[in-house]
Amino acid sequence: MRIDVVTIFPEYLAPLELSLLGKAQRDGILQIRVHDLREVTTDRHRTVDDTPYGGGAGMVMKPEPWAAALARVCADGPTGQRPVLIIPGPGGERFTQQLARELAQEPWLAFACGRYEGIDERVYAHAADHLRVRTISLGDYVLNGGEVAVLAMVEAMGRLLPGVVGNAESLVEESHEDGLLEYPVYTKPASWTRDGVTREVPPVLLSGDHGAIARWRHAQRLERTAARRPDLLAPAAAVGALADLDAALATPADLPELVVLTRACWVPEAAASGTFDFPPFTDGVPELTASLSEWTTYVWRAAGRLVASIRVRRDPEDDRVWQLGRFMVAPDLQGRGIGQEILTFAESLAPRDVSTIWINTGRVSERNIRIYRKAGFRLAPWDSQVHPATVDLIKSPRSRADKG
Ligand code: 6GU
Repeated sequence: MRIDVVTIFPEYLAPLELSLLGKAQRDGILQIRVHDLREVTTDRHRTVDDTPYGGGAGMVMKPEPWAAALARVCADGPTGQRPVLIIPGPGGERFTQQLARELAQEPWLAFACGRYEGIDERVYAHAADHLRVRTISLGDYVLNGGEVAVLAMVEAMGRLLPGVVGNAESLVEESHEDGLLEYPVYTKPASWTRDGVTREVPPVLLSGDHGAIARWRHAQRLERTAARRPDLLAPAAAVGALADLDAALATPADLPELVVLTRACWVPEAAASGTFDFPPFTDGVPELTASLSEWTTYVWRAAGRLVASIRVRRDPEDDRVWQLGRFMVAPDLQGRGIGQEILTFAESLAPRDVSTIWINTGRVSERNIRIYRKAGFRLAPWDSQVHPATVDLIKSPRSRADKG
């Protein structure tokens, strides 16, 4: 595999000469070339940056040196071949073991290390005219430039190249290769004392029973993953409460998913009432789009998936009434208390001058009525104006005297 790195700090990449990657280079498995971006500048000061149009902090990397440097890198390769260009940055797609495996298949990668506030956006468009371009981030934090990210990415990919890591098994057994964290490891002595405390190696590891050791190690991996990285297990298992979800005001981009979730959540109502002819089933994206200006709609996501929603507004006919509507939690996440938290949240949005909180549900929707009763609602002593097959439930706003 060939790797080109363009940077204004070539010295930053020196560690690539060390250890396994250094050996891989000497063995001819990996060819890494590091280029100084300033070499392609033509002015006396070797300028690579300038102030941002539109104002703002810091400096932006100029387009021309980048275009020249990338052209030079490409011209220096086998005829007809082009590298995949990777631009590291906190705004990119997430670098994962899966992406490392994918990129390790490429014969040629080029990295463009940005510094300062970033690279002129036109460089991305220009590069995409000639190359496959990926913008890749290590995670949700900010580094000063792409160099450290290149070290991390090249190491993660380089060790996947055949012949770089001696023992092929040690690749397979690794954390993240199969989606679980690694089991704990121990070496001699079996009994170790320090600061007056003696710590033993788990006896199963000394038992010589390979089946028992494999089972213990697998159980340790599951336990660790659940404790430290529950997001790696089934996403639904990671959702315990509303605090695990990301709340947001609904936007038009949410509406196709909201249509799907609404249908799924209203199936029990349809089954109980014997009809699909009511708005949660008949509303499509156009109706929900219109509703965005009549209601304030919230959505909650877990691992990117839209899993809950509610909408709220003042009753247009009676502004002392706070209406809650289209209250839903994805069927597989019901029964975890998420709904009660959403109701509390929606009530807390009621303006101070509101005298009644109102919600409506199917007359035969026993589960919903039970949930609303638990949240302090009672059946209203009137026939619902929404539809004869529905009931209104009401409650007084929570006392705010104690809310400071
Ligand atoms: Cl790839 N670059 C920079 N500058 N900051 C980062 C990053 C990359 N990944 C996380 N933070």
